[in-house]
Amino acid sequence: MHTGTTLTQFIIEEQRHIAGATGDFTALLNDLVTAIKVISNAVNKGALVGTMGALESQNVQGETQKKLDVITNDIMIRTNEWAGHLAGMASEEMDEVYPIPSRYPLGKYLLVFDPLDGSSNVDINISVGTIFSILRAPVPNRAAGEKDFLQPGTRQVCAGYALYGSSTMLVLTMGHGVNGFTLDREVGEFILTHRDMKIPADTKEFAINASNRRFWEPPVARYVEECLAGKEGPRGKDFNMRWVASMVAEVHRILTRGGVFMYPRDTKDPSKAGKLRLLYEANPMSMIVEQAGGASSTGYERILDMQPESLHQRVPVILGSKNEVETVVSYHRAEG
Ligand code: P6P
Repeated sequence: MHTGTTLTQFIIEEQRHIAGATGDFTALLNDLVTAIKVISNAVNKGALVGTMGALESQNVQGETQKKLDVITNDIMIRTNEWAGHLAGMASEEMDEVYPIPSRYPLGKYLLVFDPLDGSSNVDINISVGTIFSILRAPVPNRAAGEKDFLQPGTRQVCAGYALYGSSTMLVLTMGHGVNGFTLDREVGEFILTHRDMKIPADTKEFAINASNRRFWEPPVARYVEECLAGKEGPRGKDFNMRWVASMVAEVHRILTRGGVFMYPRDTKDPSKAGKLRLLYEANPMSMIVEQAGGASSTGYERILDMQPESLHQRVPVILGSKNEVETVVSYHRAEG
């Protein structure tokens, strides 16, 4: 029985379009996919293997770490550190850049990731995911420092996420559109199931954590109020609202049926520019969304154009259906 296009076949065929491709990138992706399969297995077993619950520790974000945050971070490190494709790794769960151990060769790429995004949902069995971004090391085969990771999102070679939901999916872009793959556990392969994903330019669905309403900037408050006003309001149509508290699930819904996702700057903690992190949440998701015909902005500038200033820098995020994001951005501009 034909299994459809496997991810391995898809990546190799994609590689043929890249002049001078050596197979390094394909091998790196292959290791990354292995880590995602192992994480999917760990997440899927849940309480059966005692991985639920929180640790005493906090990560660099000051967030309580779940057991699975640490377990999945270790899986990403152990599966990707040995093959000689990377000059370093960075993760939401590690304060500093992870240096490739001296017993392994160095490579020409950088891998930065959130190993288990939305992990606060693990104990209540709501979808979580892994978000990753691949950059070129400025100096190949030399140990990378923090500065090497501080590249604008437009320099990403590849961006993707795994979604551990009712099925495990991998959504990937290498700059030539967005494709989705579903894990066939019996075969152990990701199979191409969502070719050339596109986000509708218009939508009637928005996602925001409405409990932060009193902290929002005026343009965001204006946009949401107009959505809530529905047919009788200035938008002349009713809107639906969603909030899963798992960015991967929100972005996947938007890729599948459109929508706009907002985690704006708010005054809850004025010292923070937003909640989401630029390098391993906003940038990879912005590349995916733009490659699928959507848009992604802070409200004031295109996220992919931003010059990162630190490894765990936070940014406001407004992404999704192009026309809707442009409406929110226009309200920020009107504010002056
Ligand atoms: P809140 C998960 O912790 C996360 O980083 C994103 O995946 C998600 O969109 C957001 O934070 C949820 O934040 O404040 O609603 O818990």
